[in-house]
Amino acid sequence: LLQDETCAQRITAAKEKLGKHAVILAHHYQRADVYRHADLTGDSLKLSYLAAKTDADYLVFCGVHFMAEVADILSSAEQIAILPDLAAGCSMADMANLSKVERAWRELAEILDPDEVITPVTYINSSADLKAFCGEHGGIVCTSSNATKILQWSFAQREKVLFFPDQHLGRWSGYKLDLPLEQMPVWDFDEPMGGLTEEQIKKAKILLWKGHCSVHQMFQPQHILRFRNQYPEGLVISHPECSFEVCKASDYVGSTEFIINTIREAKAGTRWLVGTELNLVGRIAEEFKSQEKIIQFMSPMVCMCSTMARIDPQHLAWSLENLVAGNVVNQIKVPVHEAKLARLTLERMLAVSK
Ligand code: CIZ
Ligand code: SF4
Repeated sequence: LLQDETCAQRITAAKEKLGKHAVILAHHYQRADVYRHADLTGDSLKLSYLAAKTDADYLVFCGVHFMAEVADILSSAEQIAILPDLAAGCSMADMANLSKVERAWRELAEILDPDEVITPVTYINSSADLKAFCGEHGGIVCTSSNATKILQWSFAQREKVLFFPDQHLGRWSGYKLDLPLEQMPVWDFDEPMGGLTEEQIKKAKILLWKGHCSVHQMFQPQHILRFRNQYPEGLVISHPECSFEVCKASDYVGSTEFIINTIREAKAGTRWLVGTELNLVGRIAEEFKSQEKIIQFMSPMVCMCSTMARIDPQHLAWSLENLVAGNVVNQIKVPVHEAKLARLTLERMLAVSK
């Protein structure tokens, strides 16, 4: 505990010395002992807007790798994005890589002209080279806050969508647009032609990449059932990265921003079961206590984004103190050509989701 306090003091002291030169951004899933030092907080969409607007020299990103890449892409060439621990990746983002997506595109080209027929849509939880791929092929980026809107835009361009990396967000968003499940088959990237028949592909509206979030897959419909039996008046809210069964059994489904706002605006005294990352749920449970809202975590297991939790106070202190000493450590720099195409898709998204 003593060590924690020393670390917090080191962070505060370094921040003071850096003044306006550095800004600390933290995602909702960030652990409390890091989150408390943030200047800007939000989901990845909100943080994208904020990163594009700030004029600090250093954007110290307490999140995961793809978020720091987005900050680098949307900020100016002179600004520097820093990820305090380079091991903070996103397991979902790692489930789609450029060579597999390019292979899917080539395979699809055997039966149709993908650049005529398919809009590639990548969830923001993906590497910069995939965003660049979408830029090159008339596609777009989405977040969990704007996925249905982005799908509508995509269908206005071309008749089909290839959605990666998260099958659950893609399926739920398609379902909200009234697409039948048969028209949203899973593209299994380990199989030739995604493991699909030509007929399935021709009929498909959304080809769902076989990716998922290891944190959100832990939530189960029986957690909801148990809660409803115990608290029939209780309300259930889940993130669209949860399985389709969990989403269907929930009263509300939406992004972290949506979850926070929905509970904030709810009546005092309401009870909530929340299916998203533990740090966020713990934080809002504390925050809304004063409104007499009872907030419960959906799973009996600890569902935490363990990679984001790698950004700890020690790494934050270390990266800030290095900046004070004039050393840039752990810079995230997207190659220029890739950044240009990725920026195009991100700006397309920001314009569509306004
Ligand atoms: O978009 C984000 O920031 C993520 C990863 C989740 C959410 O719903 O905010
Ligand atoms: Fe990635 Fe899941 Fe962590 Fe979100 S919670 S950053 S999808 S691993």
